[in-house]
Amino acid sequence: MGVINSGFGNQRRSTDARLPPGQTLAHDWPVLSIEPTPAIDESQWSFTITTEDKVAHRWNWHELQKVGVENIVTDIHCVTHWTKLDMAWRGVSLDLLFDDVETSCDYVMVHSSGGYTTNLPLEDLLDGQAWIATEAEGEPLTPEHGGPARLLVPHLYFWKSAKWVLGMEMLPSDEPGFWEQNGYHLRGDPWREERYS
Ligand SMILES: Nc1nc2c(c(=O)[nH]1)N[C@H]1C(S)=C(S)[C@@H](COP(=O)(O)O)O[C@H]1N2
Ligand SMILES: [Mo]
Repeated sequence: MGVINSGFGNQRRSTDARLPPGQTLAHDWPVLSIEPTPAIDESQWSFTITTEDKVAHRWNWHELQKVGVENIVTDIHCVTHWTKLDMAWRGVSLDLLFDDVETSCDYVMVHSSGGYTTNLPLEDLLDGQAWIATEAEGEPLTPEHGGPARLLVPHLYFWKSAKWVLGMEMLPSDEPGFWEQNGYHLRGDPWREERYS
């Protein structure tokens, strides 16, 4: 029964249970970028959702804060096998940003400064699953982690969480973004180990 070790055992099991298949625990926070880190001033930054009718919904930094920033505690999973537990983030829910967006498209292409793209089904961005994040671990997002603002979609592999995010484009069908064109899975659910297509 292991009475003495049961507390330790339970803790180990719960940590293990939070690791998707093939993942190991990271204690630091690696930086993974394919492009050089851009210098983006908050005063120059804005986020735009563009619909199929070319209607642009745009928020500058100040307007984004007014939409409503919330605290998020979540695990993140990189396809290169590291998982980081209980990260503290702050950001604006995509639910709030999509409130006034009229679209009949089910897919989204995310665009970053510098040309990085990634695709998602709209339903993966709604219902409290995705944010435009502006802070992590109690500090404004550093430039190398995507500051001033990045997408945060923690239930999918972290390549979906585009750093230096500038906008989203509504698409009628699913089209591959940068990594998805290079062999990564179209959706990327870590619990189903959807690494490659
Ligand atoms: N613009 C941009 N966003 C990106 C990437 C990138 O190279 N460029 N890498 C992705 C990948 S593969 C991961 S794991 C995370 C890494 O975020 P981090 O560097 O803050 O850990 O960002 C994702 N978003
Ligand atoms: Mo990654």
